[in-house]
Amino acid sequence: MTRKWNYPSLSSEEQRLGAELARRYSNCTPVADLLVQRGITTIDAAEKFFHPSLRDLHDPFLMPQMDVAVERLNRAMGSKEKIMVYGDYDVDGTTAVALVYRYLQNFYSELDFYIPTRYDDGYGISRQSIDMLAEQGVKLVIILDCGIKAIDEIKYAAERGIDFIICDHHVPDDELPPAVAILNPKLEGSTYPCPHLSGCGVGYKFMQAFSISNGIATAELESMLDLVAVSIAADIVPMVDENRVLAYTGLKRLNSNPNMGLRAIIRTCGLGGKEITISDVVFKIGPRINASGRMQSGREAVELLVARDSKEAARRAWRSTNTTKTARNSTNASPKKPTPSSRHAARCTRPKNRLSSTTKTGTRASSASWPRA
Ligand SMILES: [Mn+2]
Repeated sequence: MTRKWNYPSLSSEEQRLGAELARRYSNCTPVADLLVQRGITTIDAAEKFFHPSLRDLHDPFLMPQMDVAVERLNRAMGSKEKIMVYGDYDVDGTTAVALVYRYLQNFYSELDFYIPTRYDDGYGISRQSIDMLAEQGVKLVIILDCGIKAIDEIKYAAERGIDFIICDHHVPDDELPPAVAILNPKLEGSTYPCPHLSGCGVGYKFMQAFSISNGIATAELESMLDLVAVSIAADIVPMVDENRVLAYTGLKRLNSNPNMGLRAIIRTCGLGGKEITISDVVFKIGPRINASGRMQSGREAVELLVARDSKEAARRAWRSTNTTKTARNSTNASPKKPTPSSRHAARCTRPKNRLSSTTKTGTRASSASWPRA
C-alpha cells in the first residue's frame, strides 16, 4: 500500500535542528523532521523516543505533596487504620482502584475498595458515602480519578475524622479541598515533568513513591502496568513523555502476561492469540470495562480487574460482554452520560448499596501486616 504523508512545513530553526539530527542520528531527513516537529531535537531524546524504558520514568517525589501522601499512608498502615480505596466508575477510575487496592493488598489487610454506583451515588464522593465510610470505621480514603473538586465533601469528611489523599488528574479550581495531600500533576505551581498522566497513572506514581520509601522492589508494581496502559488508552490522555513509556510497557504486558481479569476480557473480545494494539484497548477492551462499571456497578468492574481465579474472571468478563451488547442494542435503555445537574441530583439521593465489610478478593491480604517483618 502506498501512503502519502502530508506534514506542515518546518520553520527555519526546525529545519536547522532536523538537518543536524539527520546528520548525527537518523541519517534520514524526513524522520529527523518528524522528530523535531514532536519537540525531539537531541540524540538523547530521540533514543528515549525509539526505546521507551522504565528507567526514564520520573521520580514520583517530584510531584507536589507526594512525601506527605506517602507519610500519611505509612502512618495509617503502621497504626492499622482502616483504609478505603475509592474511585470513579469509568475505565480510568476502576483501573486506578484495581491497581492501588491490589498492590496494597500485598502488604496490608485493613483495606477495602468502593466505587460509587452511577445511578444511586452519582459521580465522585458524596456526604452519604462519607457517612457510610464513617460507619465502617474508615480513617483514610485514597480517592482516585476524582475528588479534586469535592471541597465541601472532604471538609465534611475531616469533621467526621476521615482523612483524604486525592490522586486526580482533572484541572483543579482555584480553591482546593482540605485533603491531607493532593497528588495532581496539574496542580498550580507543579513542576512535575509530565502533566498528562491518567488518574490510574497518578495512582501508579503514588504506589511507586510508597515502594521507594519502604525499600520495596518495584517489579511487582511494574507487572501491573497493563492496567495503566488500559487507562491511558481509554481516557485518551496524550501518549507522550512518561505516558508513552507507561503505555509501551503496559501494552507489552497486555500482550505477554496480562492479569487474569484483562486476560478474560481479551478472550471474550476475540483477541486471544492476536497482537493487541492501543486501538483494541480503546474500542474493544475499554468498552467492556466501562459497561461493567456504568451499567452494572463499578464494584463489578474492579472485581473483574483484580480477579485471582480464572473461572471467576471468565464469568465476569462474559457478563460485561453481554452488558456491552445490551447497551449497543438498546436505545431507550441506554444510559446517558450524566450531565452536571443529573450528577448533582444523583448525589442528593440516598445510596442503596452498602460498603462491604469484607474483601472478597483479599485472600493474600489476610495474613499481611504493616510494617513488614
Ligand atoms: Mn480520568
